[in-house]
Amino acid sequence: MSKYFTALGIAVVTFSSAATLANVDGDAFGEETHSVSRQMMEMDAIQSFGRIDIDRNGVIDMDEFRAQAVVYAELARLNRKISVDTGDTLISISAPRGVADRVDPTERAAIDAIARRRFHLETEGTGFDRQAWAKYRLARFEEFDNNDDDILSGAELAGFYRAVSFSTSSNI
Ligand SMILES: [Ca+2]
Ligand SMILES: [Ca+2]
Repeated sequence: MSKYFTALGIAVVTFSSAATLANVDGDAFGEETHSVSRQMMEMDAIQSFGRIDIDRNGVIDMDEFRAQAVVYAELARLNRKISVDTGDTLISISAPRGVADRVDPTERAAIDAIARRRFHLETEGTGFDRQAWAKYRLARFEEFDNNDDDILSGAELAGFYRAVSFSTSSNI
């Protein structure tokens, strides 16, 4: 079994703990928010690093990066929510219209191909350390912050959601 599938398997178990908790506690994703600040996204990047760096060697390698791309997309669709972990509190963004319920096998292959390409473009194959990961996540935030006010809201937040769940062609 390749390291990617191992990473994917562990990532699914790790990420889906929120989905499992949601059956017991409706607040497992955190209170719904309609705006996310740059600072919240930076905190979330810091918090998420440990979950994505599955072998805990301090670097998100290609297999871990591919696994998180697929798992985030799957969960964003299945749960209809994305949690943002600010360290102190958990808040959630709800799915905008047009986000499918599932990732089909063809899409999964496309997400994987995009993730591989992006990994090489962003890191030249060396991987993300904590600092590089936060920088990457903030760059993605800025991509959708069209009015540059350091807050994602309305259509910006919907665009961000569609990108994370790979529900838009702009990822390709
Ligand atoms: Ca690692
Ligand atoms: Ca904005």
